[in-house]
Amino acid sequence: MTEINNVRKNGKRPFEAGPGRPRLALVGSPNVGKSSLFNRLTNSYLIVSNYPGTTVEVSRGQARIGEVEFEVIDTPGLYSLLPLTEEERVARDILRLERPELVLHVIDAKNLERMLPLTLQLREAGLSLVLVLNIMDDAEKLGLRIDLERLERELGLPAAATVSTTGRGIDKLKEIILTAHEQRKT
Ligand SMILES: Nc1nc2c(ncn2[C@@H]2O[C@H](COP(=O)(O)OP(=O)(O)OP(=O)(O)O)[C@@H](O)[C@H]2O)c(=O)[nH]1
Ligand SMILES: [Mg+2]
Repeated sequence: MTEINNVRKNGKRPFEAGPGRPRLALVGSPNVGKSSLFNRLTNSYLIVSNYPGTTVEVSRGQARIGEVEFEVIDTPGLYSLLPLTEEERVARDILRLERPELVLHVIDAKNLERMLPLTLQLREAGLSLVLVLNIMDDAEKLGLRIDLERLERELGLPAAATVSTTGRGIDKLKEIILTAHEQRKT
């Protein structure tokens, strides 16, 4: 936890977003397609660095959605907000210390039920959330049908269905991100 202490001592956060550049963090379990989604959302400008005080690499890039330039952060895989590994601690610290304006909880649509407890934890933590049901192609191949509107209603969160390897659903996800950003400003 030294990195947190250092951060508090000099009163600075590890990275400052540019003025007027809201942060968007991608979080979720390992192997759900966060990095593929990151690549879909961001342009070619990318910074990969070790999170301060750790050997964990974090990628940051920019995404222009509508007229808004977002800073996008690809966090390491996380199973719960009670971290066991260094990777999980980094993901949790990014959420706690960098206070992203919007958190995209990326889940594997094949394993919806197993992944929703983390959605609830993130919601409990007071984060502004969008649920991204990724890997929809495989879920459909397995015959799974997901009622997105009902899920949105029951969770009280916006949700998008995506296939980050082909780009399916990304435009709709961008619309949801922009709407959430606009609503936050008003
Ligand atoms: N079929 C399918 N495969 C996907 C999709 N999105 C990602 N993948 C594949 O899933 C694997 C993991 O993708 P990553 O983007 O590395 O996942 P990640 O969440 O960043 O993984 P960690 O960084 O280890 O937590 C890769 O082989 C991707 O090609 C999708 O929508 N459909
Ligand atoms: Mg990744």
